[in-house]
Amino acid sequence: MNAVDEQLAQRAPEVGVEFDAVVVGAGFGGMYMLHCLRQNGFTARVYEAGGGVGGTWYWNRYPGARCDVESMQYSYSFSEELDQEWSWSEKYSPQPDILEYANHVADRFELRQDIRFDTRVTTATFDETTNRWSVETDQGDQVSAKFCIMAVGCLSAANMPPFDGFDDFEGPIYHTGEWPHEEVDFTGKRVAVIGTGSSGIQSIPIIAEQADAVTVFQRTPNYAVPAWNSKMDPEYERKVKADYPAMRAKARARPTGIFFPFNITPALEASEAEREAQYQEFWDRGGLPFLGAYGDLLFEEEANETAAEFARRKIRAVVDDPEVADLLCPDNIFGCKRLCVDTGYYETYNLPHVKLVDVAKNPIERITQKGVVTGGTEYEADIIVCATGFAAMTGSFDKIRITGRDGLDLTKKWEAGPRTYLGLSTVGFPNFFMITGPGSPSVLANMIQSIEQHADWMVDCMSHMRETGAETIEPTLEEEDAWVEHVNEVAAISLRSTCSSWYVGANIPGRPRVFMPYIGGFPIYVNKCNEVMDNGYEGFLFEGAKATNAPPKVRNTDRWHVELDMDVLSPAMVAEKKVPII
Ligand code: N01
Repeated sequence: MNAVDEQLAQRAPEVGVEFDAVVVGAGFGGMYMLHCLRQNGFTARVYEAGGGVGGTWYWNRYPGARCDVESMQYSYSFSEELDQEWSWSEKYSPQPDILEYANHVADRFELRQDIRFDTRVTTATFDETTNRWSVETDQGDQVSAKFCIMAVGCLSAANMPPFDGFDDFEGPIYHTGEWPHEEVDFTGKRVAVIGTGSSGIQSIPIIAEQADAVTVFQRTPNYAVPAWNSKMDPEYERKVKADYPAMRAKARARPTGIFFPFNITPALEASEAEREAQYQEFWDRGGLPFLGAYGDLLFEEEANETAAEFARRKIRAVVDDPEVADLLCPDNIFGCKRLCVDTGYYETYNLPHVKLVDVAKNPIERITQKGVVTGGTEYEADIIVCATGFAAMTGSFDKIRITGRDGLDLTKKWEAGPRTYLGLSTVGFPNFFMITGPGSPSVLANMIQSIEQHADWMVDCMSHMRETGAETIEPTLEEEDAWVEHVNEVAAISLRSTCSSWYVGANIPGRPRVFMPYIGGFPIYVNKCNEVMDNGYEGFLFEGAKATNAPPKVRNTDRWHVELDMDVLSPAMVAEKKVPII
């Protein structure tokens, strides 16, 4: 029996215990939700499938894993003391540092006592006779709670492509999103990497530093902008910490909830020479903010092509072999799939032991004992790394049998794409909340800010229900339909809705094609949530003897009053709902 099993064996399953809330997941969402619940006098149990806190940053331990949002902004904002006491070592933190931060938060706020690790929730069922959720886990727990809160993350359900022969392969097979805890040593090995999204682009250069041979199987090339990562500049850190709330406020007013230089003028109004200089300046800053070089890059195809061509020229300038460079040059919309942020990715293809195999026309046929077969050729390998992404946004919900009113199954309800009101709740599932659920800004905004705003809103709503004696809350079908329509409307305005990305579920065959996150902008979304609350939870129905639609008295949400920063938008852009989201 290993240590984890021993610990589990010692933990007796909880049966018949009642909580105010069960929270699924102890990533950044579940951790802050738990903190809020406790601060507001609610009892809670958090279940976490992993052996520790951190969610995404617990699972994604692959070499090179790093955040693509600046560390000073990718952190909790709820505690000024936490802001002041924590120091990030790099501009863009590597995974171990972010996990260390998550652990620090768990210790500092004494969260662990209410979390059950190594425990996967299997079913959550709404009981209409008691108006409570019954929750079961794979460790035998059977508990009930008034509220069921999903903090399952947007990119947590790993996508393992259904290749024949995985079991035949003689060596280890790893998925980047389920990376082992012990160090994987690539020294002297031949490594096959499948997938060239962010995870592939971050890991390939590091794997290539160690391995004897690396074969990369690429189905679609991606655009990547250099991170130009560096050690944290102490002067920058000091300046931010001198007035952290001001930096947070500036960031929240931005469509992405992240502050960085942004130019709203249209690319096509500039001369070619001006554009070149502008792109170079933004390239030199690096990372996702490159998309802020012009305001219309994600709305006008012709404008986008000017950025795309600039990026292709950068690839050709780095990669020595013109045929390899051609293969690496995407021909689709720049930034349509999530833009990647790299460190030495293209340079890696100049190394003699790194080979790029195009599987666009000849898909991978099967895995054999010795390697990967495509186009009738077997590429031998000792290790296979699948950097093949996730069943995004809804995949983690599908892993749990969630049953609402009248036996309604959530996966069934979302068969044609997720339907939510504000990404917070969904009709037929009373007292069921989702942190950064589909239909909310989530992956298109600063995740941690989105998480905090959602948890604050939820706990205010729960306090209101406690105060008024409300038994249940559930959105109206009319408002849910209107929100889904709005989510689709703003998505259609952006070029982002046009390509086959995980944003639309197109990375996995058979999934419905629906743009899942809300692309209308973080401040616009936050204000809508506030308005709904101020209007007495407009669009929601309460049930219970004294239930009433009125604004809440407890208002953690007050810290989320934001104005859209008009420095990054013109009135015309707002009128046309062209809110640039990087
Ligand atoms: O996953 P992806 P990811 N045969 O879906 C390929 C976040 N993240 O883990 O494009 C061959 O982007 C697939 O090909 P195609 C970030 O939001 C952030 O890299 O579907 N190939 C693609 O190349 C990111 O966007 C960071 O044609 C197959 C790749 O696998 C998101 O997570 C770091 C295949 C999957 O790319 C997901 O990134 C890492 C098949 N059958 C991740 N199936 C940060 O920097 C799939 N592919 C914070």
